[in-house]
Amino acid sequence: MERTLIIVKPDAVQRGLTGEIIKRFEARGLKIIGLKLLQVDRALAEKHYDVHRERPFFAALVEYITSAPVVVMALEGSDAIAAARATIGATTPSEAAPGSIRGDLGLEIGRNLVHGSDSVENGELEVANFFSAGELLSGWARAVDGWVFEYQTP
Ligand code: IDP
Ligand code: MG
Repeated sequence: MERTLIIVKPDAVQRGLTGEIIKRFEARGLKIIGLKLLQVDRALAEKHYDVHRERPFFAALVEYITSAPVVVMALEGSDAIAAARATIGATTPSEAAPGSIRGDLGLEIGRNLVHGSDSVENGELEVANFFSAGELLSGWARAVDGWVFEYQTP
C-alpha cells in the first residue's frame, strides 16, 4: 500500500471546498490515516517545496501556502500516488481534465486548490514532514476494505 500527502490549500479552505475535496478522495476508495487543520509556517513550507527553491515562483508559492489554514491528509491505498494525482488533475487548472478537482473547481496555477505527493518516496517523506507517528492510524480496518482492495487490506 502506498501513502500520499494531500494538502487542501488555503484557497480551497477559504472557498469552503474542504468537504468537497475530501469527499472525492474518500469516494475513490483511499483510506484516511491522518487528518488535521493547521497553518503552515515558513520553515515547513520551504521544506515541503524545497525542490522548487530555485524557481521564479518559489516566493509566491511559500506566501500562498502559508497565507491561511490548510487541511492536510495522509491517505493510504493501492496505487495511492497515481490515483490521487489523477483525482487532483493537471497542475494548471485551466488545462486540467473536467472531473478532476482542479478541472472542476479552479482556473489558475497559483490557486490550484490541492497538493498530492508525486512519488512513493515523496509520499512517505511528506507524510512524515506533516504528521508525527502518533497522529497516524495506519492499522485501522474499514468495513469496506474487502470491497475496495481485491487482494489485501492496508
Ligand atoms: P503539482 O502541485 O501539480 O505537483 P508542481 O510542479 O510540483 O505541481 O508545483 C508545485 C506547486 O507550485 C503547484 O501546485 C503550484 O501551486 C505552484 N506552481 C508551479 N508552477 C507554477 C508557476 O509557473 N507559477 C505559479 N505557481 C506555480
Ligand atoms: Mg508537485
